Amino acid sequence: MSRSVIDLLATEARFGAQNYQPIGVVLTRGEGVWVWDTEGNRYLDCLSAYSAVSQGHCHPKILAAMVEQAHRLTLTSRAFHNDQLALFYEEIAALTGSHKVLPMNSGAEAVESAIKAVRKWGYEVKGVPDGQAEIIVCANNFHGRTLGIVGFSTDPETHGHFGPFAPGFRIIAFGDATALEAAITKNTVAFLVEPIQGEAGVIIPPSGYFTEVRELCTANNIMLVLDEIQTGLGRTGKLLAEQHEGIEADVTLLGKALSGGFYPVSAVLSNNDVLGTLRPGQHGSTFGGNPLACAVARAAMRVLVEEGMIENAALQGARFLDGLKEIRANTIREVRGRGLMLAVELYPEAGPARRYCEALQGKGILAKDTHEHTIRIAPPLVITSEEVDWALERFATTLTQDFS
Ligand code: IF1
Repeated sequence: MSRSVIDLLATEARFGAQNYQPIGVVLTRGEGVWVWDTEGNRYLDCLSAYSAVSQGHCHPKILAAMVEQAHRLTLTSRAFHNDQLALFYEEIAALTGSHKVLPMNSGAEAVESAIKAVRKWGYEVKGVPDGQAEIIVCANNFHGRTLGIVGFSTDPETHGHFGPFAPGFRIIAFGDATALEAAITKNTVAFLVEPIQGEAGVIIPPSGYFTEVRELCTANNIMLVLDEIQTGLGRTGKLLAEQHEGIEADVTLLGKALSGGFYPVSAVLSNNDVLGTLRPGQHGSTFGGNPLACAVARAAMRVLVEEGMIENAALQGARFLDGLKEIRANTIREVRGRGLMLAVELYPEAGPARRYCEALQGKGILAKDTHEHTIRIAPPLVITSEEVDWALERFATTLTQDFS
């Protein structure tokens, strides 16, 4: 007998830290782009767990790989080898054109690991004096919630009252290559940046920005670290968002959809000697590179490619973006997007975006607001044209609704 929704919510409120304010829906099942609540209502998931469920909810082939491996071997620690890690390395390196891989678990762990590795590279290869490495980051960044990462966040909600923070970070405007050039010193070891700023509201930089960034990093012997934890693995209509810019990062970070939402799996990828600076005993993780994570990630990458999800993201993303742009509503300030990473920014006088997300819920769509006035739209990459059109009808009626 399932517990009532009221009872579940009361229990969550009683025991849980209140670090989220979820929309009032209690989900119990997911399949493809659809999720169901405990009352049997069906919703089109336009968040995909922040792009971790890009392959669709409960993808049967990833599930089968997980179950098969879970029956055999789940965790050995890296004190011993296992028969999945080498295969994971080979397949993720081939897929992304990388030379070295560091397997971790959460996205934040991949970011923290990359920060450690580029600093170590700075001291031991570039010759930066010990303890003086500088990393340049962008305003309105989002790279995770660990203390090291929130220390260079510009969002008071993200860093407020969590100090003191580690030094060694310079913050510049996103999308401005002149600002990057001005921030470079002889101690700069890396530029850490999202190809498209997700949490900031799907902020796409001016065309040509990353070409200039790539040239500046190369000219100054600085590692370009692209955080593709949200933009990567097909979300923007290409395997990696960097491909829209025609550049290659020195270090690429993946997470979220690397497991299709089944398990925390992340990775630091580098196509040079950055990861070569890590020696035995200098970095690690209990679960990093475990056989279950590797088996799940291998299946998640396989279905992403074999089922044409990346190409579908480009096709359906263009359809979704065009459809959103056709909506005539005086509430809409701007529609932005690349592939199936989309956002509708509302005018402040239209009221909080959360109100529109609650109205969308009533029409069978789950979407998330960000920074008060923007609705993010990121359905699983398996969405069909019919489902995009179904969603667009509901976005149109909701965005033209007068809530005042
Ligand atoms: C929350 C945001 C999204 C990320 C990028 C690293 C990480 C994330 C570009 C860290 C994680 C998640 C975290 C989650 C909500 C969600 C989020 F709203 F917080 F900012 F997606 F935009 N780099 N993003 O987007 O990965 O450690 O979480 O595995 O913290 O509320 P993680």
